[in-house]
This record gives sequence, C-alpha cells and structure tokens, in this order.
Amino acid sequence: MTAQLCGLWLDSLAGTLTGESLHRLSSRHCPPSASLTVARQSTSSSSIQIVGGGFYGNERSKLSSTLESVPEEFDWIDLEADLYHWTKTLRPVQWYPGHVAKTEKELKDQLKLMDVVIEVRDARIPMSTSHPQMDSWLGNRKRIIVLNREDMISTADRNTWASYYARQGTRVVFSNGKLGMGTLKLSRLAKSLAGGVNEKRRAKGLLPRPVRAGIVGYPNVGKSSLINRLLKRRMCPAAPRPGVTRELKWVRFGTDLEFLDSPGIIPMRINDQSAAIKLAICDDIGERSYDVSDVAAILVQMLSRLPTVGNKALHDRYKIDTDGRVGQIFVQKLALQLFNGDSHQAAFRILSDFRKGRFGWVALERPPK
Ligand SMILES: Nc1nc2c(ncn2[C@@H]2O[C@H](COP(=O)(O)OP(=O)(O)OP(=O)(O)O)[C@@H](O)[C@H]2O)c(=O)[nH]1
Ligand SMILES: [Mg+2]
Repeated sequence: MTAQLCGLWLDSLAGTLTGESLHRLSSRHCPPSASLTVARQSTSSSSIQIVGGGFYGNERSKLSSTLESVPEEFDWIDLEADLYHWTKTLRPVQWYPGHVAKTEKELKDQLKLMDVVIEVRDARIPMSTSHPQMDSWLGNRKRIIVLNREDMISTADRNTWASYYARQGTRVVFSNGKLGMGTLKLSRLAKSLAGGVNEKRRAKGLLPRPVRAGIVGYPNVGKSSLINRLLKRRMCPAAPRPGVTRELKWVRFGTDLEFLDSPGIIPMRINDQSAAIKLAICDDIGERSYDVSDVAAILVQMLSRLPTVGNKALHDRYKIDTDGRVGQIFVQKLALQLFNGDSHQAAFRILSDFRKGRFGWVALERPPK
C-alpha cells in the first residue's frame, strides 16, 4: 500500500496503518486540497450493510450536551500519530497461535452457511478489533457489529461511536457480555435480518429451520460470554484471557435461532503495530506476544495525554510525577517504589489497573471525523 500524506509519499507509514488510521492522519495533517491515496482494500465499515443505527437512550439532544461537556480540544489524531512513532522502535507484536491457524479455514467455510454474522469488537478499540479480511470473507452476507464491553467506555465514547456508525448507516449493538445488556436486542435483530430465509423455504414448500448466526471476532472480546448470557447457561467456556475458545461450537437458542461460537481470530501478520499495542493493552492478544514493560510504558504515555485521565490521575494513583513523555521511566520508578525494582511486575500492575477501570472507563480510540 502506498499513501500520499501532505505531498509526501510514505510507503513505510502506510504499510503499518489501517485505512481508517490513514484517514484520520490525513484529515488532520493535510490541507483540504492535499491528496491521500490508499491502494488497499478499505476497512470493514465502508462495505457494511446499511440497516440503521442509534444513540444510547435514543436521545440526540442528550448526545450533544454530553459531547459539549467533554474537552473537545483534545486531538485523537495527534495521539494516533504519536503512537505510530512510539511503536516504530519496539519489537513487533505478532500472535498467531496454532488453534487459530487450524480453525481459520474451517470458520471461513462455515461462514458461507450463515444467515447472519455477528462481528464482536472491543468497544475500547473498535478499529483495532476489526479484522482486515472480514469483508472479503463475508461478501454480501448480512452482518451486525457488536461493540461489547460497553461498560468499559464512557458515555461520551459510546455516543461518539454511535454517532459515527449512524452516519455510516451501519447497525451497531452495544452490549455487556458479562451482565447481558444488549443480548436480547441482538437476538431479535439477528432473527429479523435473517427472517427472509424461512419465507423462501416456505415458498419452496420446505419446513422452516432455525436461523444460523455466526459469532466472530478477535480473541477475548466477549463472544462466548455473549452467547452464555443469551442462553442464561454456561454453554461456551469463557475466561478473562485470549484464546479460551479453541474449536467451533454450535448452540441452540430456543427453537428458531442457532449460534456458532468460534475461536478469536487474528491476522497472521499484524501490519498496524499501533493496533497491536492497543490489543495488548486491552488483553485481546496473547501475553507471550509482547513485552509487558514496553506496552505499559506506552499506556502511561497514552493515559497522560487523554483529557479524562492525564498526569494527575497517574500521580493520584501511584504518587509518581510524570510529564508523560517517557513511560519506561515511570514503570521503573513504580518498580522501585513497590516491587523491589521488578519492572515486569510494575508494568503488569499498570496494565491491570487500566483493565480494571482504575483510571476511569475510557476508550483508546475515537472514530475518524
Ligand atoms: N467488563 C466486561 N467484561 C466482559 C464483557 N464481556 C465479556 N467479559 C469478560 O471478558 C472475558 C472474556 O470473555 P470471553 O467470552 O471468554 O471472550 P471470547 O471472545 O469468547 O474469547 P476467546 O474465546 O478467547 O476468543 C470473560 O472474563 C468475560 O467475563 C463485558 O461486556 N464487560
Ligand atoms: Mg470464546
């Protein structure tokens, strides 16, 4: 892929950024007349079936007042550009475990049999948990995007994403796979989208059959939990680490819906290293694939810039001053302070605090403007 950004040809940059990341960088750093050329298949959002969208509580007026209360001066595009530079010097994060390699082909074959596909993403990082090949696998198949872990982002984050998908005409369901919010809406939507299947069968004199819904997505985003909440039974193993589901599994919901639970899938090679680091921060990729200290250091640098967190929240929690520029120093100071100099433990503490919402619930991505 080649990209022209503000008149510069940045092949290396383009190679590591998704279409959406490039769009964000270009819209910020290029004057309106500057051109951006992306010769690669765009990310999934552009070709998703248009079926509507909605705001939390269906209140647009509420949305504008919520957004007004957020400091809008903060520039997510600058953060994305910084992140790109920070990750350039790190060992690349790659994770493609054997069970994914083994089941990917089987899943692709099964997807052809689906009436509707439910693509689950992590609401904290909806772009980084969008599989670059999903569009080509699904073709024209009906798709619902689920932003799971809705409890782990702020209302402002949620409304911004809802507004983005509404503008795209994309149906998105926000859910909480732990407590079950959004799951009923999801099953109703899946049935209504795939309703035509049985009409066609009846017209042919065939008996109706259950609608088949495939649940796909990155590791640890909450696919199995969503199914369990819907069924109100623990039918699919779920646990707080990536790579729990290792095989495809069909489960029946009532008499008219069947779900296929699938192992988290991830590209064989992750080109976008900013996305890879975010996957690591959110625990959506195997821990052995990354250096915990590097990832925690970048998280510190990101949190320090986020308006709803900032240096003060870091200081309040760890009593360590930082200007947020060198996250590694922060990790080392915390290691000396609490862990006898063990920076691995200190890094793990920072990551785990973020994952538990100790800095507040914040998304690490915002949609392109
Ligand atoms: N806070 C919160 N936790 C969730 C949510 N959904 C799932 N979880 C938790 O996240 C962890 C992972 O959930 P799983 O359902 O195993 O995720 P998965 O996508 O099936 O993971 P793999 O099978 O490894 O690909 C579990 O500990 C769940 O309890 C959610 O919406 N909010
Ligand atoms: Mg699972």
